[in-house]
Amino acid sequence: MTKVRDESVRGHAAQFQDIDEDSLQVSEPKTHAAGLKAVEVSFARGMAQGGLSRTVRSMYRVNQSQGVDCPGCAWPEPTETKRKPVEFCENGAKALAEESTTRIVTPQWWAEHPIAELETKTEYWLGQSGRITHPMMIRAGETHYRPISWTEAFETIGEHVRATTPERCMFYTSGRTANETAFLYQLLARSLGTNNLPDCSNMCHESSGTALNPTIGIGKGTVSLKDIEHSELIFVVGQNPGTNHPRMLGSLAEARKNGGKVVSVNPLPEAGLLRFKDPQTAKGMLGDGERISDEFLQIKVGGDQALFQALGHLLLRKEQEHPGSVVDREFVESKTRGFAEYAQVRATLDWTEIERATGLQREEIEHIADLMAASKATIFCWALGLTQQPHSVDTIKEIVNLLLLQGNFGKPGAGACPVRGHSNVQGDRTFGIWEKPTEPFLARLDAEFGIRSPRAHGYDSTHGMSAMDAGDVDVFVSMGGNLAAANSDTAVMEAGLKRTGLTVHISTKPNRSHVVHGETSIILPTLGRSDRDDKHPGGAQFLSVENSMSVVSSTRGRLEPVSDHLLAEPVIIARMAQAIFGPDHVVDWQSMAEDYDVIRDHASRVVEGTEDFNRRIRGKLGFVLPNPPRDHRSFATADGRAGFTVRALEYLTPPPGHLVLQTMRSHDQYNTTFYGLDDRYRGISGGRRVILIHPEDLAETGFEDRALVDVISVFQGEERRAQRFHLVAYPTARGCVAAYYPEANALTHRNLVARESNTPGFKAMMVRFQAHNGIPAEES
Ligand SMILES: Nc1nc2c(c(=O)[nH]1)N[C@H]1C(S)=C(S)[C@@H](COP(=O)(O)OP(=O)(O)OC[C@H]3O[C@@H](n4cnc5c(=O)[nH]c(N)nc54)[C@H](O)[C@@H]3O)O[C@H]1N2
Ligand SMILES: Nc1nc2c(c(=O)[nH]1)N[C@H]1C(S)=C(S)[C@@H](COP(=O)(O)OP(=O)(O)OC[C@H]3O[C@@H](n4cnc5c(=O)[nH]c(N)nc54)[C@H](O)[C@@H]3O)O[C@H]1N2
Ligand SMILES: [Mo]
Repeated sequence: MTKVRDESVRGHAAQFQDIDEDSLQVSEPKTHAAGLKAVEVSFARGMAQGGLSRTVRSMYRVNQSQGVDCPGCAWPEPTETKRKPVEFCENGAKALAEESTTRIVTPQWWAEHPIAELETKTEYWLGQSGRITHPMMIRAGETHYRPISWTEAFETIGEHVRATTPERCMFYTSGRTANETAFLYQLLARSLGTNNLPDCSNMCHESSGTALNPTIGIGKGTVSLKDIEHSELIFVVGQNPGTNHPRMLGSLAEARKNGGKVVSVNPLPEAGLLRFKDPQTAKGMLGDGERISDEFLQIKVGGDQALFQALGHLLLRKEQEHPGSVVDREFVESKTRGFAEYAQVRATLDWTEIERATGLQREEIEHIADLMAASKATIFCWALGLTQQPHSVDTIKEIVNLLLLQGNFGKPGAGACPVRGHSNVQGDRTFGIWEKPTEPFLARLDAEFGIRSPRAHGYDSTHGMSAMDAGDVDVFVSMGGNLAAANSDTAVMEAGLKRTGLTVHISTKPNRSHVVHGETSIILPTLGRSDRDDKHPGGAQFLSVENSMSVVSSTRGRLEPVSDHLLAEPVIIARMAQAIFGPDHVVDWQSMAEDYDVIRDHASRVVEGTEDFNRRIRGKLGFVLPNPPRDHRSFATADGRAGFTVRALEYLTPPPGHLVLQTMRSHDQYNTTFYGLDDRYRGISGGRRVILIHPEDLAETGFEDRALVDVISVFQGEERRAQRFHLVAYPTARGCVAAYYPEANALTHRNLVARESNTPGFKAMMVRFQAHNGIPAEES
């Protein structure tokens, strides 16, 4: 018998009931992104969250030098001369409106809502309740969170940490965390004696870093914004920039204006990949807008590796026919290893299998190979469509092969561009948030502070979840984020949180992770990016972030905090450390909490490339971190060469009667935070529990459009079930269905991960459907 793990930990299935069932509306998907509607929506949301003046004030400073870095995404800001007075984007504005809301969650709010009730509330309802104003605590047996003083909160944390061993403590980070905060946080974990530092990157772009580090010697992208704007050919693979990186559309439009071509690869015809109406220009708002993609390849989910192998094969064939016309021989010989084997393996290709894996026609792929052969400067951009499948790391290594063939590193308009998610997820890693730190980093950290960091690797987010589920974690601290909803295997994750002795959440707003809490749970309310941080002896402080292109810049909030009881994140960490280590600790936490320059001074001696941090961060645009492939075509691998790699073809093959499920974001959410229920570009509104399915696949299932079904996923003989989804006919690739994250996370088995990177297989689930039995989840 197969083991079934139902999502209905108490309350979970009921969670989404109130927002769906009857209100779902479906209309034709849009064929362009942004435009006037985008401006309208963002101002309406700003008004709803607390009046126009706060929104406008924060928006006006967004992404300006000396302003606040947008908490929306990690796409870089244009250079000073090109910045518009308002670096506008609808979803950036929504992110700011959410944070600068004047709705508040006070002790009275918690008194009115027992945990038993909060467990049945939607993530949407929780988030829309507002900003948390006071530190709160709940202990086993209690029914409500109750207010506590900061001192009591820190003392309780100190007691719990001292009562256990370091390897039973875990420190999670979400990627909004600033550089200085991240540096302090990892210092706390390592001073204690653990590398248990999972972060959201584990669930996000970990596969990219894992593929890039050994092949090109750096786990980051190698292009600048200028490269994008002057590239001849840009691939946008597995990415929905119209929603998730809207300002990227401006850069792509600019590239096309300069004569570049854009090729999009996606199972969904995302509006932002088709046309764009620039809301920053009057011209852009009218008319049909600009075309974004010159070519659109509607690939099957998980088929990208096959596409890249075929492109490599075709480029090599062209080179054979016209030697010297395609392959950059000099680059390949002087800078790389493994070419001969690659060329030999790629010399043959099984086209039947390529077509089966990709769902594309041979001619389509040949046409793209022609474009590549003609391009002297090619960039590959990608995001989560490539990182969340079992074979993700290998797929990304095939991108590296293609870039290496034509010498597309360290020259203008060329390179690798993994487009990061959270606005500072890249900086967090640079500043030490990693469960697998390098020895040089630890050695410098130890020398700087006189501590002895542990060398054993710690938990990532997946291993951390299993450790919690097994009862191996006593203290879980969460710097932002919402692991209960964001991680895979919801039932296991939630059970793990409940089994943990103490859970601590440093948060701005209530979320699911506060509700499915440990035996004791503490919520520490903190300042957001846009809030003023001025309660320091030396006056107002600022922080810094690193964008997707390795530019470090400052961020400074200006808004009046919604409560006098909020503390800044660095202050919270320092006080937590003082409570854990006592007053005589070797690290001077107090001076770092008082003056963030002191943190930066320390970091400048530990984090490579941040020398003279305090001076350089005060420059108008910050500074750029060293990037050997981009800066001087050099590769910091073991032998100093970039590596071609080979492998047998892999793609996703669902068992009979199953389809491949990918999960994605709607246009109206930020990860587990929902702004609203309007996925405008895809034409889905009023509900989120939907499965987008190709009309012919729908016909084969025997269900009608809009049928209410339960979804069953299978993995290694185990099943997961999630209830009450509407099937919606949609122009997705054949055999590939799509649902929203986080509703579908209950279906992702925790062992379904990308090899090597351990990133959950959020875009690789095998599912089938059953008529919903009509019995409410709690009773079934
Ligand atoms: N407004 C807003 N902005 C955000 C976020 C947000 O939630 N809201 N989240 C932020 C974060 S943390 C991140 S990581 C990024 C995420 O940015 P994206 O990676 O754009 O996020 P997803 O919504 O997961 O979209 C994945 C895209 O990949 C496609 N796809 C799925 N499977 C495959 C495949 O096998 N092959 C190919 N070629 N394509 C595939 C999907 O159809 C979809 O278009 O955005 C960041 N920015
Ligand atoms: N099925 C599926 N699952 C996924 C994904 C997917 O594509 N599909 N994507 C994965 C990805 S890419 C990511 S990055 C993760 C995201 O995982 P997380 O980063 O853990 O989740 P978020 O929803 O971004 O976190 C939102 C919470 O952060 C808190 N917060 C917001 N701003 C601040 C702040 O300034 N300071 C502090 N301290 N707290 C703040 C708020 O309380 C809010 O509720 O989810 C992953 N999960
Ligand atoms: Mo992410």
